[in-house]
Amino acid sequence: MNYTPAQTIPEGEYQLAAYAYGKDYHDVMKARLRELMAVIASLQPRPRPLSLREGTGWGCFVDTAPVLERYWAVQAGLGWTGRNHQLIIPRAGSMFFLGEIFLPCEVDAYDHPMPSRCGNCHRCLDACPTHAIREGEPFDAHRCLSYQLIENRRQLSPEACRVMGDTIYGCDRCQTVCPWNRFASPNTETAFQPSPDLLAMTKKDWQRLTADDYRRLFKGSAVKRAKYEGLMRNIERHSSTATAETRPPVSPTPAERNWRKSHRSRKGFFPQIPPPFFLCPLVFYPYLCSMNGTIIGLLLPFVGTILGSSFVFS
Ligand code: B12
Ligand code: SF4
Ligand code: SF4
Repeated sequence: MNYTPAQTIPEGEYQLAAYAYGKDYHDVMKARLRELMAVIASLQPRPRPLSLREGTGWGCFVDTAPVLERYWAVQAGLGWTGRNHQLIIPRAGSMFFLGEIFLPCEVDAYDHPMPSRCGNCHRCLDACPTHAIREGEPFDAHRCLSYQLIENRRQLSPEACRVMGDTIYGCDRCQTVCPWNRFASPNTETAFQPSPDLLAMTKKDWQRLTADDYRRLFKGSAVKRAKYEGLMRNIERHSSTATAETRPPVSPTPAERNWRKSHRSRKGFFPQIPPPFFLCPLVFYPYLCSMNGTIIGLLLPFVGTILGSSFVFS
């Protein structure tokens, strides 16, 4: 399920990873998978399964079982694992939750894995503030801000304190810089939209957040994973290092800023191709057709498209 945000928390305020803006994806997506599973079961030739409960060979999971979700998504031909270690879907990006349905039977057709389309790009490696992702090396989960700010129940690592910037829950930097996310459309799932209360939070509000406020603000949200104490630890660490000389420039990076801008008003695919290149074939096509016959005229739309794409990936 797509979780590319339609609205983002204002710049300058504390940031949460986009996946945690709305309701907990485990609940939302599992409910959808159950519906789909029931449809698939109803299409089964008799005898149909008596129930879809555990032990029948049927099951659906969203990060809720020891299943290599990215691996299976690649095997299923959905996309490839990017250098940012996220599953990237062509023309849709990486801001997708993964889930799976287990069936007790074979299906009639299977897709093929897709080769990587990262090419020579290394933006995510450059953007990662902790070097948790490095070319040719296994993912260093302990260094990752996502681990530090969500899963780590102890003190934040000194490195995380230094580079967290305004981020207080999760991290999206290796995704927001990824050119494939420029193709992403904002999600339209009501449950994934941030509440007006969350969007209105200022740094002062966060610093004064009580356990009751926290429960109200994050009812049914994935942010509950960090617990009130974890979130407040992150906020306090941020505040106490806010004046430290060692603090590097805070997020967002220019690439993140572009991404945020383009996701505030994104309507569809075409606005992503810059107008000059997009208009190129339209303006010159009739002109060149009349001057040079059809060959250049026929080639021009392709040239326009290639120029447009190279801009998108530049
Ligand atoms: C543990 C975990 C984490 C850990 C460790 C992450 C990691 N990269 O290993 C932490 C807490 C740091 C984390 C962070 C995040 N996570 Co996480 N995480 C998981 C979880 C629960 C298990 C992953 C795991 O360790 N599996 C075990 C290892 C052995 O398998 P694997 O990592 O999938 O790798 C296999 C293949 O994919 C392949 N592979 C792995 N990496 C690479 C890289 C290349 C270049 C290639 C070719 C192959 C390859 O090799 C492996 C063996 O087959 C999964 C859910 C799940 N059940 O899969 C979610 C999951 C991977 N996380 C997810 C998300 C959204 C995030 C965050 C973006 C959240 C955030 N904004 O803060 C970050 C992103 C960090 C990052 N750059 O990866 C999504 C990813 C969706 C997607 N489009 O890919 C998942 C699938 C949850 C879900 N159901 O949607 N996560
Ligand atoms: S989530 Fe942040 S810290 Fe983790 S790998 Fe991506 S950029 Fe690096
Ligand atoms: S930023 Fe570049 S290298 Fe990283 S995942 Fe995206 S396309 Fe691949």
